[in-house]
Amino acid sequence: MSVVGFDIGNENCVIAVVKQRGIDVLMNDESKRETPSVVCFGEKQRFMGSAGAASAMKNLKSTISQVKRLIGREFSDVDVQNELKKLPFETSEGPDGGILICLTYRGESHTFTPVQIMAMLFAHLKEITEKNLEMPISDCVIGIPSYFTDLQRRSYLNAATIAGLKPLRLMHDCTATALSFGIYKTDFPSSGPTYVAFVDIGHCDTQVSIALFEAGHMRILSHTFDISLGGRDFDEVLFTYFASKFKEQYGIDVYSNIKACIRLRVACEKLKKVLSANPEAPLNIECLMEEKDVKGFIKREEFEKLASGLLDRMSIPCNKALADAGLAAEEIHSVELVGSGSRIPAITRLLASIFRREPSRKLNASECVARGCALQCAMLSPVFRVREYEVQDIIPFSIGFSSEEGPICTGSNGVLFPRGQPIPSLKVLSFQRSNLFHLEAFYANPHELPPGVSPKISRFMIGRVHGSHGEKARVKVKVQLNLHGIVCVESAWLIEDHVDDTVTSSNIYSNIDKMDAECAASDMVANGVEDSTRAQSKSSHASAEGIRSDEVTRRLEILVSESIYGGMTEAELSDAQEKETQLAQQDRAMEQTKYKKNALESYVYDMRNKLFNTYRSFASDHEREDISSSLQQTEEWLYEDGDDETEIAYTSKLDDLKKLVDPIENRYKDEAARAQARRDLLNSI
Ligand code: ATP
Ligand code: K
Ligand code: MG
Repeated sequence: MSVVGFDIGNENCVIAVVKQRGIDVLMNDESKRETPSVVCFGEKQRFMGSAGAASAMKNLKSTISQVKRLIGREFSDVDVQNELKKLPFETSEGPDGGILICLTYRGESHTFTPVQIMAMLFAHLKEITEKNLEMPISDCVIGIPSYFTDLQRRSYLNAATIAGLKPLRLMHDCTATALSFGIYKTDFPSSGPTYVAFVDIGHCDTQVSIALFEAGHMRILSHTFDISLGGRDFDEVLFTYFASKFKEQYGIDVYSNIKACIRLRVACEKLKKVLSANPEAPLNIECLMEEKDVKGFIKREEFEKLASGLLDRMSIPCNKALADAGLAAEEIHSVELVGSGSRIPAITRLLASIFRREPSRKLNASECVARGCALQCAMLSPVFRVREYEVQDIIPFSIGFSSEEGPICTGSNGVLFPRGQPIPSLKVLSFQRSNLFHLEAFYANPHELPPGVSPKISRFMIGRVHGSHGEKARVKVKVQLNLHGIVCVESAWLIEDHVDDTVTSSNIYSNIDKMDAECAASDMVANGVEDSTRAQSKSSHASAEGIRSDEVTRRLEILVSESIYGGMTEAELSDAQEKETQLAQQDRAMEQTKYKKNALESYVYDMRNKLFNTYRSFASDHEREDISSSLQQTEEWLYEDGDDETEIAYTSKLDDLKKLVDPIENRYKDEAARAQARRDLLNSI
C-alpha cells in the first residue's frame, strides 16, 4: 500500500509519495518533477503529460490543456466562453449545459467531457506513480483550489474513479501547503498561536489562506482567491503588447493565425521568466507568420507598468484574507509565497507592502502542495504511522438547505453551513412528514461565488415516509459536509412515537434519547436543526446502536436518492469507464506495435553486424548472401510499406528472419559451449 499526493495544476502536475525516509517527489518518463497537464490525441494513440506537450504543435486541434478551467462549469458561463476563445480545440454545449470537447481521433469524431479528459490525466499520473513504485496504487489525496464548487469537487471524484484512483480526500491547495509547512515545524513561539499567510500564485489563479498553528495542530482561518489571476495573465499582458507592436512594425495580425498566437504566447511566457531574473529581455521568433521573422525587446520596468492592473488586483484577496481571519497585518508571523507564478519580483514587493514584511520562500514553491497532499494521505491511511497532527479546514461558500416548506435556517444567518464552517461537519434536521419529500442544497450567498456559478447544488429525495395511519411522522435527516467539502445526505430515518412499551423498545428509546441529547448538547440547536459537528466522534457509537438496531426498530432507515445539478449519473460514469478502458487498450496496442517494430529494426542491424563478424566462420557464403539480402529487404520494407504496419506484421517478419539466422546462431552457440567445456576441464585438472 502506498500513499500518494497529487497536485493537479492548470499547467503542471506534481506527484509526491511518502516513503520510510520522508517524502519523495517522483520523476516522469522525461526525468522531470513536473508533468504538463496536457492530453493530446495523436494520429493513432494518445500522448499525455510531457509527451502530450511535445506533440501539441503537430496536433493543435486535438491537444487538450487547461481542462482544470473547464471542469464542472457551464458552457454558457461568460467566463468559460472567454477561456474557450483562447483554446485551440473545438467545443460545444452538452445536453446538461456542460462543456463537450469535440475532436477527430483515428478517423472518427469524438466528444469528451472535461471529466473524461481529467480522468486521462489522472490515469497518466497514476501510471507514472506505479512505474516508479513498481506496484499498483489507488489511495491518494488530490489538491484542489479552495474555490471549487460542489460540482467541481464531484467532477474530480468522478474523474478519479474513471482513472481507478480512490481519493481519501480532496484537499485545498493552501491547506496542503500549510500542512507541509507546519507538521515538522517546532520553532513556533511557545506562547499563544502563530498566524501564517500562504499565498499561492499558479498558472490561472491566486489563492490566499491564513492558518493558525499551535503545537500538534493547525486551523485554517480564511480562504480567499482571485480565480482569474495567475501567471498566464502576465503572459497575456506581454502578448497583447507584442501583438500590437508587430502589427505596427511588420504589418502582421497574429490574432488571425492560431499557430502564430500559440507561438507568440509561448515566447511571451519565456520572456516573462527571463524578466524575473534580468532587468530586460529580447524576444525573437523566426517565421512567426507570412514568412516574417520578428524581433522585440522589453524592460522589466515597462512590463511592470503594463501589469500594474494585475498587481493591483492581487492585493484584494490578500486584504480580504486578513479581514476574514480578523487579523491585522502586524499579527502575521510570516508570509509564505508559493506557486511558480509568484516568481515575478514585483509580486514579492507588493506582498511585502501589504503584509509589512518580506515574504519568505522557505517552501519548495512548486512541490509543497503535492507534499502536503501525500502527508495527508499518509495520515488518513490505516497502514501508515504519521505523527499526530490535526488539520482543520473550512468551506469558502455558505451552503443552505430548503424543503418544499421553505429554507431550513439555523438562527440568524439563515444558512445550514455558513462560510467558514469546519470540514467535515454533520447536522441532523428534524421534520414532521406524512409523505415523500425533497431537500435542495444551494449556495446561500451568491455574492460569495465566482461570477457565473449557479447557486444550485443538488436535490435529495427522502422517502417514502409512512406515517402509521396517514398521520405525520417524525423524520430525521443527517446532512454531511464531507472531507472533500461536498455536501450530501448521509442517511434519513423515521421515528415512530406510538409503540408498545416492551423492554426492548425502551432500550432503543434510551439510545435515541442519548444521541439526541448529545446533539442537543452541542452549541447550536434551532428550528429543528442540531449541530453535531463537535459531537461527531462521540455520536458515532450512538448511531451504531441506535440507527442500526437489528431488533424491533423504532428507528427505520428510509431511502435517500440524490441528483446533482450538472453531475454524472451512475450509467454515464460506467460508460465513461468503459470508453477509457477501450482507449487505454488502443494506446497499449500502439505502444506494443512500436515496440515490435523497434525490435525488428534492431534485429536487422544487429544481425548484419554479427553476420560479418562473430558469425562469419559459421555460415557458408551462400547462407551469408541469402541472409544479407533478406535483411536488406526487411530494412527497405521498414522504411516504405512497413513503416506503419500491425504488430503481427512486425512479429512475423522477425520470425522469418530468425528462421534463416537461427541455424547459424546455433552452430556458434554449440561451438562456444564446447570451448567453455574445454576450459572447464583444463581448469579442473
Ligand atoms: P494552478 O495552480 O493555477 O492550477 P499550476 O499549479 O500548474 O497552476 P504553477 O506551476 O504553480 O501553476 O505556476 C505556473 C506559472 O508560473 C506559469 O504561468 C509560469 O509561466 C509561471 N512561472 C514559472 N517560472 C516563472 C518565473 N521564473 N518567473 C515568472 N513566472 C514563472
Ligand atoms: K503545480
Ligand atoms: Mg498550483
